[in-house]
Amino acid sequence: EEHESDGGLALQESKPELKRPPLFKVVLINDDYTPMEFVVEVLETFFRMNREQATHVMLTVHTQGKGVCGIFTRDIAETKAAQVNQYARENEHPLLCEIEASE
Ligand code: TYC
Repeated sequence: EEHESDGGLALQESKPELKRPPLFKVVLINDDYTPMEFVVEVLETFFRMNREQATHVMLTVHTQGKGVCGIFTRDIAETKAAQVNQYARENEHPLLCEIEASE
């Protein structure tokens, strides 16, 4: 409960709607070399998808060129993308994961 006389202006109150953090899509980019099964494993491991969901996203990337793995706050999105890229490099696959602003 607030007891102020300025209607909240001095404290720069914001409506809950204005407090929503910016969101970022984590996207996978298609390439010609990464095995489909590896992409499915990545989606299951880092994005907690089941086999059916992971296969659907993988095929979307394969046919459309890219696809969304999930939408997160900036820190989480950056961490997920870095983890995927590190795991892909460790396994000597060219798979690329990027983030892009969402909204
Ligand atoms: N195009 C790859 C193949 O035919 C499969 C693939 C899917 C690669 C999604 C990357 O993000 C990707 N083996």
